[in-house]
Order: sequence, then C-alpha cells, then structure tokens
Amino acid sequence: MNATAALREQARQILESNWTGRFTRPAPRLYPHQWSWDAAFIALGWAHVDQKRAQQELRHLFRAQWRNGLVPHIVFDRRARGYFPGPQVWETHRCPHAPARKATSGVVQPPLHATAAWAIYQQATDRSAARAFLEELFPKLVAWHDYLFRERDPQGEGLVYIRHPWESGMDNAPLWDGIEQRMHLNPSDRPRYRRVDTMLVAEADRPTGAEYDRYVYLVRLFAEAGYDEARIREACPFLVQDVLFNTLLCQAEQDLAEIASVLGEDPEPFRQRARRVAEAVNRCLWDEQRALYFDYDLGVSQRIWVRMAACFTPLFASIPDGLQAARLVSHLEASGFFNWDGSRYSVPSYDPNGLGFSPVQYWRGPVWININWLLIEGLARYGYTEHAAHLCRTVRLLVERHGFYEYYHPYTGEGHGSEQFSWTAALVLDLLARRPTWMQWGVRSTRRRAVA
Ligand code: 2M8
Repeated sequence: MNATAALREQARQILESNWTGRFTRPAPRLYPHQWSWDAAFIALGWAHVDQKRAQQELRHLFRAQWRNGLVPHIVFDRRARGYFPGPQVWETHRCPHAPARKATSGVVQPPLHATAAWAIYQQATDRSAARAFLEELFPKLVAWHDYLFRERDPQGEGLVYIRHPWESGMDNAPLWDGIEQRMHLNPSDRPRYRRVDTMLVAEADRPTGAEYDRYVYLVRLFAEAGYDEARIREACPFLVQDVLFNTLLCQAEQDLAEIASVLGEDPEPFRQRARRVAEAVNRCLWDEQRALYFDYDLGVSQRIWVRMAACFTPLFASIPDGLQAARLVSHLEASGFFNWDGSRYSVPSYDPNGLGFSPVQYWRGPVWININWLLIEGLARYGYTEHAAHLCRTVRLLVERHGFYEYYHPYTGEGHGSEQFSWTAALVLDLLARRPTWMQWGVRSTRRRAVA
C-alpha cells in the first residue's frame, strides 16, 4: 500500500471506530453524542467511502429536529455517559417544539448541512437512492433555514444571529471575550456543576472555568425562557452576527438551490436568499479599511475587532468580489495567518500576533482542519491554487506526522484535544478524493518553500 492509500485507510478506520451503529461520534471519549456541524463534516468524508453511512449521518441528526425547524447542536445518545452538560441541564421539555422522545441540546451550530447533502448526492453512484435521500431531507433543510431567518433575523437584515459561543462552533474564541467580560456573574448567578472534559484531556487545552460558568449560565437562561426566542432575545447578553455562521448559511442556500433543481422544485427563492445574505455580509461585516470581515455584536451595536481565521471564510461562499478576495489573500499572508516559509503550520485559528493567542488552547490559536478545509475550498474558488495546495500539504503533514487530532500546535504540529477526531479524518478523506494532486508530496514543487 502506498503512503496515500495508507493515509486514506487510517482515516477510514477512525470514522469506523467512532461509528456507533446510528451516527458517528466526533471523538471516542470527549464527545460521545452526535454534534450538528460535526455530522455535516463527517458526512462529507463518509460520502467517499460509504454512501449509506453518509446519508445516515444526516438522517440521524434531522430526526431530532425541533418542530419549529431548529436543528440542535447535540443529539444525545442515551446509552452514552460522561459528557457535561447533559439533557438535565438543557431541560428542552420546557419547549413545546422540542421532540418528546429525543434528548437534545437547545442551541444550534453552523448550517453546513445542505452543503453536505449536496456533496453526498454528487458522490453517489446509485443516483436514484441519492435522489430519494435528497427528497427526504429537502423539506427538513428548508425548515431549518426558515427557522434561522424567522427566529434569528427578526429585523429581516439578511444576517442571522447566534446567541451562545457554542453556536459559533468556536467555543472559546477571543471573539467572545468582550461579551463574556460584560456578563458579570454574582456568586448567586454562578451555576453549580462538574465538568467532565478536563478529566479526559489536558485542562490547558480547554476553555477556562469562568468561560464554562457563562456557557452554563446562558443555557439556564434559555431553559428558563422555555426556549421562546422572543424572550431570549430580550434577555440574552450574547447576540452576535457571526461571519462564519452567515457564510455557511449563504453557501447552504446556494446548495439548497441545486438540490431544489434536481428535485424539480423552484431554486430561485434559495438563490435569492443566498444573494441577500451575501449582500448583508458585505454591507455589515466587511471592513474596507482593514480588508477583513468582522463579527457584529448586537448587544453594544459594534463590530468585534478580533482577527480569526474564520474572518477569511467568506471566500468559501463566493461572497467577496475579485478585489476583496485579493485584499483578503494579501492580508492572510501579511498578518502571519499564512506563511510559506515553514516556521509555522498555517492557518492558526486566531491571529498569532493577537492578544491572548495560545498555541494549545482550543479556539484561541491552534490549527483546526475544518477551518483549513473551508479556506482551501475558498482559495481554490478564486484561483489561488498555490495557496490552497500549500494548505493541503500542511493538512497532510499534520496528520501524517502527528495523527488525527482535534487541533494542532501551529509551531510544533503537536496534536491537542482529542485524538482519533472524526472531522479531521473525514476532511482528509474528502481532500484525498477531490484534491488528489495537492495532497501529494509533489506539492513541494510549489513556487515558494512549503512547510518543511
Ligand atoms: C466543541 O464544542 C463542544 C460544545 O459544543 C465542547 O467543547 O464540549 C467545539 O469544538 C465544537 O465546534 C464541536 O462541534 C464540538 C464537537 O466536536 O466540540
């Protein structure tokens, strides 16, 4: 077996070992349930090796969809133990829309699902089974997006808000520091709980206790509001229009339009919504002077001037025009996020020169494969193939040298968080299948020196 085939097999085995028979866990011990955007990334990987499982992954998630369209960020596996916060903290039975028979969380994650469903269909050899899968999922995807526009964009601006750091997928990103500092908790507001994550992986790799207090405080606020969005909106100190979330929604609407066409439905309403989101991202989140997209904090009506790798992801949904894209790419190179010279693995999740950068602490600096994957696809769309190939090579080096980790130290490449991480394996499978040349060692021949 050559090195590429061996890598593919290793990645497949990780998905296999995290497969529960009904869905794929993100990781063996740290994350024993199903997560929403993990499911979408994982399905992208399964699509190359097992169509049925790819479809099953999304089916399982959408079976837990709420009656109002919300797709929960966690679907709890009743057989699994050892995760905090569990269903008893979420108390979703307080909401009339939550499913009675399924235990779920009550927040969402970035909407990558239509994109994954469309990719699954495109990979399928059995087109009629894949079409039936799209038929089944289509109304659910529509309800999901409708929920986001209806409940999370009450002013009809074209941008949806998130209301918990967990909804961003980038839990402890420095993006949220300002808001969390404003959330002053009195001793009587401080929830009492016991974390499990810090018993399973290094404490230094995970969010702090003060951050968890705020995460849990927000969950209790939602439960006490009966998950009524109007009440939450009134009381919630965390309301953010996030670049990554809206970017993925924009792309998901474009993919939903493709799905609609295959099914003989009218694609135009979805295209229109995609255009509306793209316009709003450019109008409200683009900073012309700094040449970057920034999140917007609705609590204080101002931009969050924090530079994350996610600020470049609108490339993924074709949101910037050619000039904006060129400025984004120059910024990517000049700011230290992207480097050709081998002194660092690109792309760290947070600005390596930013205040509070940490090479090991979760979403405050380490390299994440899903963000790199979004950037690879975004750069490729605009013709920055050398950049995209360089990132593919980085991904390959990281997994070959250090294993399939949740995230990586940008200077040493050392793996952090959980090992055997499903979306790392799934996205490697996807890149090996769709970007085979860039994933070869031959990528070394890129004009400038690559990570050595
Ligand atoms: C992380 O988040 C969960 C909470 O949702 C956690 O830390 O317990 C994040 O990296 C998130 O993006 C991811 O979906 C989840 C499972 O991989 O883990």
